[in-house]
Amino acid sequence: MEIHTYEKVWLALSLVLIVGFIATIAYGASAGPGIDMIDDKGGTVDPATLDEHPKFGDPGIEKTGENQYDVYVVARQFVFEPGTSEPLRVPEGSTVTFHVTAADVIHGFEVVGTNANTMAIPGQVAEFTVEFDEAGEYGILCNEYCGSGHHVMEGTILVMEQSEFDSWYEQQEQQTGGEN
Ligand SMILES: [Cu+2]
Repeated sequence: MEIHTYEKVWLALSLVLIVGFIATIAYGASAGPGIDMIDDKGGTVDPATLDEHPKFGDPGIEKTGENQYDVYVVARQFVFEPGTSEPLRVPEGSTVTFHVTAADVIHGFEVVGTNANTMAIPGQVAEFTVEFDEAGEYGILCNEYCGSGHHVMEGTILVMEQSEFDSWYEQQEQQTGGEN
């Protein structure tokens, strides 16, 4: 049987394509690009009693160590708490672990212009860690269609200078009796 040269070239090219597609999937599914399934480490939570949850009942930032913070965020139609009505404040030079969940439907939580991006799913807690090197302002967007107000669902992350953040944090602690 004779195979024409062009035929061979096309066969070879389609093989390369198939191997390429499989390679991108394998790379995406490995830990390489830092993509995780949401429940891998964050755990679960009952969305019906979120308001009584020790962390998500009063979501916000919590100091856990030297330059280390935990941030709890609740996404609900059509706000981020915190983030929308008040900016989500973090200090410059800090390492922040986000815990993000949703109260009603599936939302997205994307820090615009960065690779910090997760789905927020009712009942699931998405956990990821971000380092904030420079003071500045970042946008937060919902990137999963969540209803009629989806296009206005946004928030702000304010990366503050340490001293500024410290005085805000202290004031915050006093107001909430140290539970935040
Ligand atoms: Cu949305």
